[in-house]
Amino acid sequence: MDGTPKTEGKTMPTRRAMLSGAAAFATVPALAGWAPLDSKDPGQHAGHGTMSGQAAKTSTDGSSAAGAGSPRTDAGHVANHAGHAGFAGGSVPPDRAGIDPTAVLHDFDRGKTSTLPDGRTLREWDIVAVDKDFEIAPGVTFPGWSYNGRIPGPTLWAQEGDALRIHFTNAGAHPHTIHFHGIHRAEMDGTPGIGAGSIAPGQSFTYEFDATPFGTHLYHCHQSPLAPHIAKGLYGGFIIEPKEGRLKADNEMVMVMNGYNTDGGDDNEFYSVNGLPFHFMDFPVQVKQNELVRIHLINVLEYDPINSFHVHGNFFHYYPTGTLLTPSEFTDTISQVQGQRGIVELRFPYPGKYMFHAHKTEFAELGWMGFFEVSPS
Ligand SMILES: [Cu+2]
Repeated sequence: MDGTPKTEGKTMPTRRAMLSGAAAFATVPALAGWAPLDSKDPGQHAGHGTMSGQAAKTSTDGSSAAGAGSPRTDAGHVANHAGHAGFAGGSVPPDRAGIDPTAVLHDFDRGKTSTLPDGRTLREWDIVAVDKDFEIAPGVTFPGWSYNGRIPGPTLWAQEGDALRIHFTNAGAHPHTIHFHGIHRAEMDGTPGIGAGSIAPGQSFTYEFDATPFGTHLYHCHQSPLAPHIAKGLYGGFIIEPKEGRLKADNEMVMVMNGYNTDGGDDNEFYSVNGLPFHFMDFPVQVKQNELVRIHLINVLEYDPINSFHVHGNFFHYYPTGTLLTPSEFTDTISQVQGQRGIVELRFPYPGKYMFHAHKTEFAELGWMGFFEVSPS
């Protein structure tokens, strides 16, 4: 899947063509194994169109692939279902995908800790860049570049003022770096040509700096060409808690908004939060009524200029970058550009299922949507 798939005599269709109706049928064969509409039973694709999240599960394992190359003329009909057209099989089971967005939610990696002579806490992590395939949608293998074999990479957690050491080894086939957002010396910036710069395949380097300022940050590869080096999967959350702490959340989680460019073009064919399109439609985020939910929300989306987060049936407090202890906004929708992040805090007053998704409909229809499932307290 690396590079542009070939479809005899056809121009490689774009994501936008996929979403716009009849053109979807030129698209599908190009993504090997990616099942389009089942021409025999288009009704079953209403699932994500109506946002029930259920109907999509009714067809599995490419059983609808027979229709992939069939010419269709019923463009209007197709357009009604185009959004979720590719997901005849719903989301990929996490063990098959190699990505488990639910596990990522609460997986804060505090590193290996020890105490320095000056009494400060030293946190150390080992991070290895590895090339690894992930099945991000039924039958769609994405040749990822990853930190520690996961997309997104581990969420690193530190306390403000800690000394940090990140032992980086590049076991991939391309040069990579780790560029951390935060305040540090130039030679620790993970930028090619400065300090250790690019870390060649087989080489290692230790990034060393202090945890400041507090907030919700991120790290990512900074090798050129930058967009693919990020979008192939080399990114993760980097959370620095304030020394004085925050109000204790009952349910604290990380959501990394990303996308996948599977055809080598200039846009994404899939979108997700925590790495797997539609995952949280099939596995809703579990929360309890009235508990304080804190979401570290991070946007690493490449190829599209902006991403957004919207929640149904509720409003939230938003702390941009998490660098202040008072929220700047009380809203139900926020937008983030590349590298932007912040803290979302909310309580659900009523039990039930509530959608969350990119308010950009196109992104939602291509995977960036899910549910909170609120159980009575
Ligand atoms: Cu890289």
